This record gives sequence, structure tokens and C-alpha cells, in this order.
Amino acid sequence: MTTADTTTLRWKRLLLTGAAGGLGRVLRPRLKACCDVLRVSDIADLGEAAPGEELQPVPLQDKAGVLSLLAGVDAVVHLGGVSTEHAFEDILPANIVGTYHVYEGARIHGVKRIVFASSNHVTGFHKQSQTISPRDPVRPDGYYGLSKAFGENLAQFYWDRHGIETVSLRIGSSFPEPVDRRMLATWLSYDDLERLVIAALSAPVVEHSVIFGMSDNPLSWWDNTPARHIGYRPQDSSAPFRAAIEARQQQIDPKNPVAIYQGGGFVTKGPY
Ligand code: 15L
Repeated sequence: MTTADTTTLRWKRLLLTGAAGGLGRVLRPRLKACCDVLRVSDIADLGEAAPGEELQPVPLQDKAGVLSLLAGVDAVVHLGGVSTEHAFEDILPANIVGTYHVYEGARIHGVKRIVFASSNHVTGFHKQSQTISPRDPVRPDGYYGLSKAFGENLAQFYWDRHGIETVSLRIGSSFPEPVDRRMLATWLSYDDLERLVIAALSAPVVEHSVIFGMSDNPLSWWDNTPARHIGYRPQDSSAPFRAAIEARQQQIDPKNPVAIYQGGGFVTKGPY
């Protein structure tokens, strides 16, 4: 299903990294509807190429391979990399070195817009009793969150030094529906994810902007007011799922770090 207005939005060629991952599989057909050619990359199986797709499987740590991914594309949606907490040795090549390769490719090939899949785990050690905005300091809750904070800094540097624009999406919990109490605040529906990515690709001026990726949830720890210029207006909400979740899942002990910090279970993962 596609929610974007594909009659007015059209790119010649877009690159989607991490196209075989959870959110990559969601965005792949939806982005294809907005461009003539969608180049898709991953290290996992990408399946058959759909009409108008180019398959280019490349590990993110392969510099030459990643540079070639960026040739001839109008914009990039960079989802690739490790997407949960892992040992630093696993995160480093994909998320840190790999994201550097993507930005170098953009610089060399003159690509001017990147949508970077950051994560709410960049700020996971802020408390659930706080409402934070993209202007608040980062407080990563693990090596994964640290790697995404690095990606955001890289994006800022490539804007300041090379004029490459990025929207860093601090994605909350993007799943078919919220499944626990935390996700009542962090849920991002797939349709809102698509709206967010299309807004980030098409907003006229973004420089380097940071936005939390969430639906219009009544319960929320994130204030996206400083990112209104991106034009993202969520249309879904966790509200219809609340009663069922609260009936199913007992209240978590308020002294448990999982109930204290916005990053939930991520704050206690590891050490690896
Ligand atoms: C993330 O960044 C992960 O990629 C995803 O799997 C979820 O765990 C999400 O955060 C979350 O915080 O729920």
C-alpha cells in the first residue's frame, strides 16, 4: 500500500540501503512508486528485481562497492547496518565505517540529499518522565545508539563542509502495531514511516535536521516542534491499541530501568 502522492513526487533514481531488512522491505515497494528506478542494496537476499529496480548487493564496509552504489542517484534512504544492540566489533564496520562510505559516495557523486535511519536509542538514557526535542543533548543507551549518534554527527559535518543535506530520522518502534506499553509512546506505523521518509526526501530545505519518528501517539516523550519545516504530519495513533496492551501486559515496576528510561530494554543490554 502506498500513501504518498506519487503523481506529484517523482525522482529519477533513488538508492535504498538495507532493503532486505524489516523496514527496508516495507519501504521498497513504496519508494519504487515514487521513482523511475530504485536501486536496492543489502547483504541479505534481495530476491528478484521488480520492474524498475536495480539490485546491487554490497557490504557497507566495502568502500569501493558503496561508492559505486551512489553513482547516478538523486537521493538516498540509508537504512543499512546493524539495527539493534550488538558488540561494538559488529557495529563498527556496518554502522560507523559503512555510514562514512555512504557519505563519501554522496560527496564524490554529487548526491545532495540523504535520509538517514537514526534511532531513538541516540537519546535512550533520557527518562520517560521527560519530554525531549531534537535540540536536547544525545544520551545514547548502547553501542548501537552511539553509532547512530556518530551518523548524525557525520551528517552535520557533511552538511557544514560539503553542503549535503540530511534528515536524521530517530525512528521509534516501527512495527505493524504497538505490542507493549513502551510502544504506546514510541510506535511509528508503516504508513506514517512512509509519510516521514517522503517528507524528508521532498522538503525544500533541511540542511541537517533531526526528527523523532513516531505516529500521532497521545502518550509521547518527544516534541518534534523544531522539525516542523520537514512537513511530516502523522496520521496514525497508538490510542486504539492501548486498552488491549494494558490488559495484556502488567505495569512494569517503576524502579526497573526498563520503565525509567526512554530506551526501554536497550539500556540494560550487554555488555557484549
Ligand atoms: C530500534 O532502533 C530498533 O531498530 C528496533 O528494532 C526497535 O527495537 C526500536 O529501536 C525500539 O526502540 O523499539
